[in-house]
Amino acid sequence: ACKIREIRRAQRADGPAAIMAIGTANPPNVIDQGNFPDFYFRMTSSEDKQELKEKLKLICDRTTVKNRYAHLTEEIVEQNPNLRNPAAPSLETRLRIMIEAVPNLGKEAAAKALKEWGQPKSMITHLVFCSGAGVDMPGADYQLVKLLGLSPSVKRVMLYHLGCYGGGTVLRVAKDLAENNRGARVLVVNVEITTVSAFRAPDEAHLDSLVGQALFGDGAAALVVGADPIQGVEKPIFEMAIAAQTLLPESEGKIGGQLKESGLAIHLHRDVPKIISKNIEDALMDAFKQLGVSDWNSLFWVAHPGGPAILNHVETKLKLKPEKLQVTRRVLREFGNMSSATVFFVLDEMRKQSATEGWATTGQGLEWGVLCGLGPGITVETVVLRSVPL
Ligand code: WCA
Repeated sequence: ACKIREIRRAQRADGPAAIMAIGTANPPNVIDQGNFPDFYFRMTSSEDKQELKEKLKLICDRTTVKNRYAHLTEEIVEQNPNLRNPAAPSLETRLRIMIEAVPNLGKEAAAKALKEWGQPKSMITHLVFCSGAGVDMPGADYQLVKLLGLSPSVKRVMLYHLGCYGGGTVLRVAKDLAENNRGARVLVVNVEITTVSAFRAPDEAHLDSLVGQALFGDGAAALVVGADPIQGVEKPIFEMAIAAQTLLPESEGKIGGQLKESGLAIHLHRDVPKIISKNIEDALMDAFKQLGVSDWNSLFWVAHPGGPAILNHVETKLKLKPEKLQVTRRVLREFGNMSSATVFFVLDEMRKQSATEGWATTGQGLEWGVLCGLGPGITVETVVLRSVPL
């Protein structure tokens, strides 16, 4: 009994898990939000549905999104017309496209993170891969090991179809791996190609699908996470103190997605912003009680920008100063909602902005911050971050 405790103690890291590098990538094809209604109604051969097109114009305008990136192109739809026909099966076509695209976009983001980290890739011990796209066996995690030339002994965790809260989930898993395995270096990769999985023709009966068409963009993010950084060699960007997950009360069925023969059908209930803002403070209090923090303006904020209505409701409810969600809103404007990858674009922008504006820490000069993921369930992931001095 004594021996096993010794082994256990020796396995554990001394310090907290830290994010040591961040890389992001997007497909080259840019969607200009102003042109999107024309593009989308032409692509789906729905020009006769003028009323729906007016509705999409209004929704596009309200999203506050300016640019998004898409793997899906006009050529792909031309070559695969079943993608625009809701009566035709298209799942196999979508899977074929995504099974190739997901690991490749993940590789681009991971290469940037590995370059910033600066250590040999043979030091990567674990891989946590999260994607809503491209189910395959062996999965995108396996493909990425091959593409990057990682060690065959890398221990992989593959998380499929979590949706928009997955940025928080991968951090929670990476934190536990890093803190419980001395010397572990975890490569975390999130890839979302929602334009291919969820592209479908407009339908009066499913206006929430139109909200999804207007809001979602494609992107990938990668991180290197580890504890006890090698002094003078590895540079932590953010440390992780606490990671929590919770299901919101009375939220069942309000956000979801079904993978059908006609592709991914995303459901977003109109009450989503209200339900989130009603319950967000309880989730925060739960995560921050150990630190005794209850002034939400004393934190730096890395929130998943589900949509502007969610941000507005949360801002009002928590009485946040407008600058608190400014980085989150900028990422929404420039990239759209990239599901689980989005929070890492916000995190990357947060440390870059903090450096260029001369703040004292990676978190806008503040010590403590919160990373908030939310999505299907409704599930909320809350990660308490500690910035580092710049
Ligand atoms: C609506 C709706 C609605 C407004 N339904 N019509 C899930 C599954 C997966 O597989 C992968 C991922 C996910 C989910 C990931 C997530 O990020 S979760 C969070 C998702 N985001 C939202 O739920 C969107 C939150 N909503 C908003 O940000 C805004 O409501 C919106 C940008 C959509 C509209 O802006 P607004 O509320 O300021 O403007 P309006 O004028 O109130 O709404 C414009 C029109 O859109 C209205 O139409 P109408 O005819 O009543 O004037 C709204 O009713 C309609 N609309 N939300 C169906 N959920």
